[in-house]
Parts: sequence; structure tokens; C-alpha cells
Amino acid sequence: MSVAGGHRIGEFARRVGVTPELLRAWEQRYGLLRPVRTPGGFRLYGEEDAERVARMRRGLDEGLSAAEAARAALETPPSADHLLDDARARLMSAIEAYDEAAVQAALDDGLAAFGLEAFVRNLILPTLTAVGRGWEQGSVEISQEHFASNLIRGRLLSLARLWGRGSGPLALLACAPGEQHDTTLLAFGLILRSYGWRILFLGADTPLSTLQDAARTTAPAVIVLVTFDTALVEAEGTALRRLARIAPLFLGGPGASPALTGHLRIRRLNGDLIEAAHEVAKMTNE
Ligand code: B12
Repeated sequence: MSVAGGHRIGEFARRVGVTPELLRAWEQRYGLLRPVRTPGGFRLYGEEDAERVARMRRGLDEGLSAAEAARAALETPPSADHLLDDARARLMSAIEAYDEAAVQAALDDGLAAFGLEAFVRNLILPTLTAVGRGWEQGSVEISQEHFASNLIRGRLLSLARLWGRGSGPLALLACAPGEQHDTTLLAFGLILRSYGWRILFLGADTPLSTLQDAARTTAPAVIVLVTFDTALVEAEGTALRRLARIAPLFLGGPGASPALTGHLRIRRLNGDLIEAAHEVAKMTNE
């Protein structure tokens, strides 16, 4: 039988290809396995146990004694993939439980373990997507989505503190008029910042006339405008062309379709925000 997050000894033994007797011996003698106990007292074995068993078997195959193979298996840290899976699962269950402290702890650990770019790519973006999918399918409430979005957005903003400082080129970032989705733009700005760029962030729902004012005052190296919804910018051709005369203008986000940018004759950023940030960062010396 398989129970959420783990397997009972019989099934686990079949999965890893080692008899239950031998597994119990390895558990008792070397502490190789670290099962969790169900409220009913059953031991459940998980992915990290399976990894340690695989490493133990490799050690034995290489001719190590059982004690040496166990020591080697226990010393190797769990793979980054599993750390990531764990971090995502922890973050998602903290969101579902409205547990703010646990959300913050999962974000702290994710950031410390993966570094900024992998944190954004592998934890923040997939979590936002999963929250959205859960909401579509009815397993996530709008209240949970709001709770998650605000905590994630707050964390990205705290990482963004003083990102306008320094001497690198300046990027002016804003969401199209009527566009509320600004979290991914924050993430994009953080990646660009990690390349030494300075960021001026105007955020959600920015009227294009005011964006022009900001651009004239600050003379950015690029302006990045985001839209999730094509319809929000379709009729803004004149204002966008005016903006593009002040500084190179890019449109990004899921609403920035090639048909739209082609029609408006403005540049479109790569669909993936991390790739897009790399693309803009490379412009430093151009
Ligand atoms: C959080 C959220 C909100 C929050 C936003 C909080 C905030 N400050 O950002 C709030 C509650 C405000 C909100 C409001 C609404 N939302 Co909303 N929201 C979401 C949710 C759950 C996550 C958005 C997000 O950050 N996604 C994370 C990234 C990973 O999404 P992604 O598209 O896969 O991103 C990839 C690319 O698109 C690209 N990319 C994304 N952003 C950028 C930016 C740049 C610069 C670049 C280069 C690339 C890029 O890179 C990513 C991959 O690397 C999505 C669900 C979802 N699946 O995305 C819905 C979603 C985006 N929302 C949606 C809708 C309909 C709305 C509302 C209209 C709902 C309503 N009826 O009120 C409103 C108002 C929207 C408006 N006018 O702006 C729809 C959009 C459908 C559409 N295409 O029009 C979605 C897809 C949900 C759905 N399935 O219906 N929302």
C-alpha cells in the first residue's frame, strides 16, 4: 500500500529491489533509513530513503564493506531535484494551510539552497502556476491564491530593496494600463538586477502617459512593459510608438503575442521571463 508521501516496507522493498529483512537490518545497524510514522504506528519510507538505498547498493557493488557503504550513502547530501520537490511541496502545503510562518520558512530555505535565479525559476514561478491551476480546477480557493500571491510578491519586493542603486544601465519596468499582474515583472527585475542593472519599477496598471514622463526624467537604457492580456495594449499604438522614441521599448508577458508586437512594430521579449532577462542583460554593451 502506498500512503501520501511514502510507502510501507513491502512496497518500498519491491521498488528499491532489496528484501524487507535486509532493509530492516540496514535501518537498525546503520540508520540508513529514516521512515516517518503514521498516527497508526506504521513506518513509511520516502524518496530520500530510496536514494540512500541506491547509494548503499552502489557502494557494495564497488566492493565497500556494508559499514563503509552505509557511511558513504549517509554522507552524500540528497540531490538538488529532491530538495526542490520538497521545497515546492512544503510551500504549497503551507499555502493551503494559510500558514504564514511556514510559507516564509519555505521561501527562506529555497532562497538559501538554490540562489536567486533557481529560486525564481524552480520555486516561485511553478508555485504561482500551480496555485493558478489549482484555482482553475477548484482545489485552491481564491483566498489561498491571494494569500500566496501577496506573500510571494512581498518577498520579491523585499529582495528588490534599493535595486535602483549603483552604476549599471537603468531598466524602467511597468505593467500596461489595467494590468494587475506585476509579480512576474518583479521577478524579471530581480534577475536583471543580478546582472548589475538598476531597476525603476512602476508596477501594476501604469498609464502610458505617466510612463513617458518617467522615461523622459530618468533616461532608461530600456523600457519593459508587461501585459497578460493582449486587449489591454491593442489600441495603444500611438502611445507605444511615442514611448519607443524615448528609449528601446520591449513588450513581455503572456499577452505580448508576436501578432500584436508585429502589428504595433515594437520589440517582443522571449516568452520565458528568465531567458528574457538574460536577453536584455546582454544589451549592456550594445
Ligand atoms: C496571482 C494571479 C493574480 C493576482 C496578481 C497578483 C500580482 N500582483 O501579480 C490578482 C489577484 C491581482 C489577479 C487578478 C486577475 N487575474 Co490573475 N492570476 C494570477 C495567477 C494565479 C498567477 C499569475 C502569475 O504570476 N503567474 C506566474 C507565471 C509563471 O505565469 P506564466 O504566464 O506561466 O509566465 C510565463 C510567461 O508568461 C512569461 N512571463 C510572465 N510574466 C512575464 C513578464 C515578463 C517581463 C516577461 C519577459 C515574461 C513573462 O514567463 C513565464 C515563464 O518563465 C494566474 C494563473 C497562472 N497560471 O499564471 C492568474 C491569471 C493570470 N489571472 C487571470 C485573470 C483572468 C485575472 C482577472 C481578470 C480575474 C478577475 N476576473 O478579476 C484579474 C484581473 C487581471 C488584470 N486586469 O490584470 C488569468 C489570465 C487569463 C488571460 N490570459 O487573460 C489567469 C491565467 C488565471 C486563469 N487561468 O484564468 N490574478
